[in-house]
Amino acid sequence: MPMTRGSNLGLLKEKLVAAEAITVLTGAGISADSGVPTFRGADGLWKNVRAEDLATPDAFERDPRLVWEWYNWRRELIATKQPNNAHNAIVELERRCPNFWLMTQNVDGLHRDAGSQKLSEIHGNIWKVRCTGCGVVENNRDVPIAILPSCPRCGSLLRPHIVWFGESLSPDDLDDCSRALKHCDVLLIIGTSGVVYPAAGFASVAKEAGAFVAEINLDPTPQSALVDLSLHGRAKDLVPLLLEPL
Ligand code: BJW
Ligand code: ZN
Repeated sequence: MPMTRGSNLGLLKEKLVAAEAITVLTGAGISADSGVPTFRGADGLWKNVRAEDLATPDAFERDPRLVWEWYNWRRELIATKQPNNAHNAIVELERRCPNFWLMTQNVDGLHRDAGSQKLSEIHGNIWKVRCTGCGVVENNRDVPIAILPSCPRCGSLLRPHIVWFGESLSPDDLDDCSRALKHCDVLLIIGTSGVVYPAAGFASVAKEAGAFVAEINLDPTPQSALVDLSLHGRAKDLVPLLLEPL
């Protein structure tokens, strides 16, 4: 049964201190505190645009210019943002715990900017492009990127290196996540609405493997009934508290 704040913070701290293996799953809520819009909710990106018009392979095939214009807008916005205290606290958790893995659904790259190293960016990265012809993936931090961008090797159209709806996640990332979920003592879920699969199923995988599962979110989520503990508040306020002495 999920509980609310107060002594729960202390309980989660105890679990983290005792844990030999910690896995963290993050979503857009952690970057909301850096000023990056979330997807769902009142101010979310999907409020004014339909996901299937922009974040699907069909949308890109239909109108690559429209999709690239949307990504250019987001690149411009994200380029001005910095990691916040929650991103930084996760770097410190990684430093303290020998067996640590971060799985982020975020494509903004802020975890890497903060210094996280043991991580899977399971939905890709907005600062990478992939050739639709030869498949080569490259870093690209152009803001704005030239529309329509083409591959310097084969001339084919480049696309964002992002996992859209209906596309599979990388098998390597899925393997890393599966290992991290099955072998962690604590799974900490931060700032995700928990509705997009496969990440929406990660809490139950860890729970079935015997982990203590906690979530930090502004609001209850579909995962709240499943987790051992819920803390409600802003990630940038709550995550750093987890590092304070017991
Ligand atoms: C705060 C806060 C603060 C705010 N502090 N908290 C049925 C079952 C299983 C699968 C499917 C199914 N039907 C369809 C599918 C497949 C589909 C899916 O899951 N759809 C669901 C919507 C139902 N999944 C896929 O297609 C995935 N691929 C896949 O499954 O392959 C196999 C397969 C294919 C086809 C059919 C079946 C299987 C790929 C998913 C790729 C998702 N990509 C996106 C968009 C990328 C575009 C881009 O970014 O450029 O990734 S979707 C979008 O949602 C983005 C995010 O990473 C993802 C998750 O969102 P997130 O992070 O949770 O954000 P929000 O906005 O939803 O929530 C923010 C939360 O933060 C809220 O809870 C706030 O309260 C909180 N918050 N401020 C703390 N300060
Ligand atoms: Zn190419």
